[in-house]
Amino acid sequence: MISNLMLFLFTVLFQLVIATTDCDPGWFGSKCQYKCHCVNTCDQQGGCVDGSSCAPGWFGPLCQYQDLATLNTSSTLPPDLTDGDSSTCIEVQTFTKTWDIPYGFTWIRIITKQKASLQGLVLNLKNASTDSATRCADVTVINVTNTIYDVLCDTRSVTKQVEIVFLSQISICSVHFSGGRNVALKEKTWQTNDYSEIINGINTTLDASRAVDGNTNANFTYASCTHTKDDDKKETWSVMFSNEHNVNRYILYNREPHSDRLHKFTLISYSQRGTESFSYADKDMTDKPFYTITTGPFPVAKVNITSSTKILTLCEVEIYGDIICNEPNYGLECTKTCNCNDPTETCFVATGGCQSGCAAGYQGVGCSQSCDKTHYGSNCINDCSKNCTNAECNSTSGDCFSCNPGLQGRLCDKACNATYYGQDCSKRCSTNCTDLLCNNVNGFCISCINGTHGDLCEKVKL
Ligand SMILES: [Ca+2]
Ligand SMILES: [Ca+2]
Repeated sequence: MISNLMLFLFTVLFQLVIATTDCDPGWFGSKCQYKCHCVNTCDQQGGCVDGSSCAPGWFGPLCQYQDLATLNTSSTLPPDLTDGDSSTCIEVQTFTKTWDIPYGFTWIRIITKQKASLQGLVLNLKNASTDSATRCADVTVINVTNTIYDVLCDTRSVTKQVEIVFLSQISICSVHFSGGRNVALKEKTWQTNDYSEIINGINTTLDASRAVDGNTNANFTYASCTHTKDDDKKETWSVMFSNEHNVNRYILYNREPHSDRLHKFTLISYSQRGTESFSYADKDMTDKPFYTITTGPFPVAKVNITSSTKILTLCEVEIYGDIICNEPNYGLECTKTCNCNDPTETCFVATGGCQSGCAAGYQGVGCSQSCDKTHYGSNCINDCSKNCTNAECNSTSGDCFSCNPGLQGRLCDKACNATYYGQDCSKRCSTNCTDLLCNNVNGFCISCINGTHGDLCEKVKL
């Protein structure tokens, strides 16, 4: 008996261990592949514990998007726009953001003080090579909530300056420029061969995965750098994505010392079809702690980095962009379904937001929240008819579930047919009513047949 109980308890405990994936602190996700960027810790789903906000430099869904508002900047925006505080705002009609190096620009998040219309805003992008500003021809504005707006520009070029012009003065509280999310973390990697060494008393194989472990430390003794064998030929390191991604930035973290070994490396990206989508050949012979390579966003499924020397060491490779979903899906792994009012619209991959608004019956971030019982339609902006019982209706069509007494029809906007009354017009007038006619709400007879009286002609005259 006792042994059976022990076995039962052991089985329950075992199943609990299987059911919950315990990630190392600072990581989350089904494969613990996402790094936490909350001010406090993350829960297992990546939400910030205790409602804390994203750490400085990060924003967007699960704080996974790097914010370029304060990165590599030669012009600073007004502090109220970058302080991460949605209660400090300024009145502006236009502002400009300039970077020291160009970026493959994709989207901006703008947080306003109150509900506003951002439709008609203009984005002028200054091209890195020509220095001339070009108006973004394909701007999409998505209302995430009443005060959060995502502004997308479909461009393949790199940009050193973005100017935003609103139709009129507007109170803006925060601006985030998306640098994408690091899509290389914990992805599948490969290198020509692995060098091993005893580090801190432990025989350590410096395999390819150490360049996507989330640790950029250049110190070789932290065992977070890759290292190939010294065997007289060029060496290659690769990362292979489980999905194709639109990539616009690569950051290679070098080791120290021996950082000269990365001189004149080459980087080649391939699409899912195996065609070359981007290539870069380094020509610089100065030692650098890290290399930043920016491009317009291009589809990438695999990246090769090849050394010009006999040893290839990479302490980290960060690759920024976002996933490409083949279906009308969105989310970190394309597992969430778009829910747009226009069924032909593919929602924004980062948030699920739709330019056409949410499908009837839905509202909120990612159009994933159902309407409450008294609202219906796209973004739940319509009130159910007051003629519906408790003013409750179908969230898609607005049809009442039932009607207040005396009314009938889908929207309860028609009086009962003659001789009927009550809720949903479901009751017949009394047979003692003259011509079977009664008040459509309470059923009181208009008049009584001979010999009867009372509201419902229910009493017989003696
Ligand atoms: Ca602010
Ligand atoms: Ca590393």
